[in-house]
Amino acid sequence: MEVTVKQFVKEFKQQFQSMYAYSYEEGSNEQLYNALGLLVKNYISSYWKETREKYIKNSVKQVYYFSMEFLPGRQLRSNAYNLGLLDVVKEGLSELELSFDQLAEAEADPALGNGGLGRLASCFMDSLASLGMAGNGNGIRYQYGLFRQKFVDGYQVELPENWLRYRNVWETRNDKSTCMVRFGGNVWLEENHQGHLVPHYENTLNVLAVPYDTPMVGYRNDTVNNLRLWSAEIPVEEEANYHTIEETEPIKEITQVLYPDDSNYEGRLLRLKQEYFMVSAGVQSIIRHFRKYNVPRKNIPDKVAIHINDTHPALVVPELMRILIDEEHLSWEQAWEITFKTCSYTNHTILREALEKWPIDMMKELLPRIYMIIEEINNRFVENTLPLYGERITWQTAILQNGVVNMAHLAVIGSHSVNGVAKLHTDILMNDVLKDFFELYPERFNNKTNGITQRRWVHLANPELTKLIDEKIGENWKLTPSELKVFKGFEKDKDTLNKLTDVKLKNKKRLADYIKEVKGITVDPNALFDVQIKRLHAYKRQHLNLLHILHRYLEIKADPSADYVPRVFIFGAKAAPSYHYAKQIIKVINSLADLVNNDPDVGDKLKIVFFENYGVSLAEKIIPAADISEQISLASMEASGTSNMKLMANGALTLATLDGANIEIKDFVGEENLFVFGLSSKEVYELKANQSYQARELYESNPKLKNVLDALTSGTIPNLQDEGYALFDSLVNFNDEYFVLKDFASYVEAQNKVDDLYKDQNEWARKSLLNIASSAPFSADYTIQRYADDIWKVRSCVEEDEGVHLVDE
Ligand code: 6GP
Repeated sequence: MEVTVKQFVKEFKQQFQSMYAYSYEEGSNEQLYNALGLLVKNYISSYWKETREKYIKNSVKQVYYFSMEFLPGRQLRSNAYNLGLLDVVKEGLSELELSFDQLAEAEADPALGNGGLGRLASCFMDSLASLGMAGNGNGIRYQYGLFRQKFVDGYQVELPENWLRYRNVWETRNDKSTCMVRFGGNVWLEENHQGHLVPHYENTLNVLAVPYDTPMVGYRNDTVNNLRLWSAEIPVEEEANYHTIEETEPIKEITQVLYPDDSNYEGRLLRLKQEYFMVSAGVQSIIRHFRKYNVPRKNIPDKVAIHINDTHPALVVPELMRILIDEEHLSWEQAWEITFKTCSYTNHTILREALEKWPIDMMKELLPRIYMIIEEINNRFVENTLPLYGERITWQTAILQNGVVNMAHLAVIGSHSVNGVAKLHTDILMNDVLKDFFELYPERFNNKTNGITQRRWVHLANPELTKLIDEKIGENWKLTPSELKVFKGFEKDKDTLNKLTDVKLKNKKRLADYIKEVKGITVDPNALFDVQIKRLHAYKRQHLNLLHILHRYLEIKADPSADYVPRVFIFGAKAAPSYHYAKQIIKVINSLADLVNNDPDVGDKLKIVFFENYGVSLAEKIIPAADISEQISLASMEASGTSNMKLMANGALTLATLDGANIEIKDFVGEENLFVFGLSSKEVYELKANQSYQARELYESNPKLKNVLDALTSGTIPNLQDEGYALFDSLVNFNDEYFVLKDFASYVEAQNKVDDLYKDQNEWARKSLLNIASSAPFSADYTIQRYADDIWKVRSCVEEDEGVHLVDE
């Protein structure tokens, strides 16, 4: 968009003054940021309106991405950038002697998600808009995001994340589009005078769902899509029925906090309420919007695609059925045909404890009408399946099983497409986790390997690298990511390699300063920066990383002249508040950090930095400075991973097990350009099947490993209570569920190879360059193009010469 610096400066001053009634010179960073954000939002608003009108005018098919989590990160920089205004804004502010970077830091980072699934949803929003596709997000406006993590004496402490404290300039409360969502009460069906069975409700809890809309700005293509987040309120006409604050709690709590877990769903009536609230409001508003299109209801699947992001929104299936039958008066068969063709489902994890199951009694009481519909879906499924496939498969795949509603089964049965998020993961779904369904419906299964948006994770997070790439291959890669492969041509070019090393060093210096500022630890920017950033979970094996660091520490202590390349081990990870073992791992890493960072024998050879409160904004600081990307989950367990893609795109070399998307990373960049170690997924399956694994034998037979494990309990690591014992027990006495000890030797060997390569800076830079140049296939633009072609059947609505265009991969 065209705005001159002069015009911007004038409008910014006016904006500030109209909001605060004094001059911008007196403003705090928060105030200045608010004014700037609102001004940018003003610039966005006309495109937002036009995009919406264009979709309606042309009856464009719309995608609705239903997700309980979104992790958009800060939006000021990215919105200004996608609009093409970032340079003007920066220049204008500097004329006013204000620093854009400083103001941008004043924005709250909305932590409305736990990890990978939520961040993926936001990368997808960015790509949908950037490809000019009609894609909407649908989620919850949690008043408190994922907890703010602090370390107290090395222990994780959780504080509330009040991200809305200073207002949220990006959202627009949309009172015109509210919906009513009903819970509980009694429901019965009665025939009306036209012979339709219609439900009657009494004593329900009625909740008003209020949408807050946030613009999702496409990259230089005038497209602005919508992210709609719902907030729960008391219906105005019922306010008089509420006499005390306590009485209002059951409503307010629905959108108060994000459920702080990505693997474990226990004790959870409120969570089920949240899920239905978001689903019901979302589906109601879709159907309302669909009416604007003036096409028959049977054509809903031609105009609407609803995507179920993991099982959390799987109630979309019975809710859409409810609306079509109870409110639109379609027959069951017509409604089912529409529902099934409209919905599609992605699975994001194979962790058994994350496969949602709700007690039937709970579902019946909270959502009586929805439960009736689920029961009917199940009955019809059983009736159809039993004669064709027999008892075993039918009962294994039923939705209602042993007193619970199996949400994955509901999602698969109600969707025309089921996908995993990396090749290996999809294979595991087909051959193991959803094997019986694969027999019933092979045509529904497909793979969609995850992706990331280069705009946020490279162009904006790493401007120096972006500049270098532009300088060497031109700017086409920004609109056509596949062009990045041209950068490979520079792998032997001294000048490029030197500059690449310089860029990395600058990024590391910046991170080193930040480490000093927030952690008080001095690290050498020339040391190797080794990064593991992701949720803390035993399957992701931060404790394998820990054991290796401890091993190094003991070797250095035994021989202070040992030839180790100086390394900074960087962690960022939150543990679910109820996940005791994960919290113990955090404590042990923090205590080890205290030991190592203050030991004069160690000096710069080893430093450990565990950042507090890992999230999108911190990731943007860490990733450009990484040399090594730790992707060390037990093979078969990590569905895809996405930090692996972000780190690769920023030139880090991956140290990986053959798990999730690591396998595809290896295939694209070539095995010689990353470090692979550990069991393969096939070997893991075999070991589990023949139950031959004896962790204790490894402990007893490998003296180095024994040494390391004993150090967990010997008092070597200061200031531990029982955490060292807990780790030791899980690994040695409880047979090491995630095969940490089994992979230890090959991990250490791989880590030694990392050191060796780092000594040859030129060769390191060459491999780093090849990683960057091979990262384009992991652009979320391609991932979204594949969802659009294969699952949603939607196309770009912008001209071919506008915005991102995907020629090939
Ligand atoms: C995560 C997976 O663990 C990760 O491997 C994947 O990259 C990411 O989803 C995006 O697909 N899963 C979750 O965050 C989750 O909550 C229910 O799964």
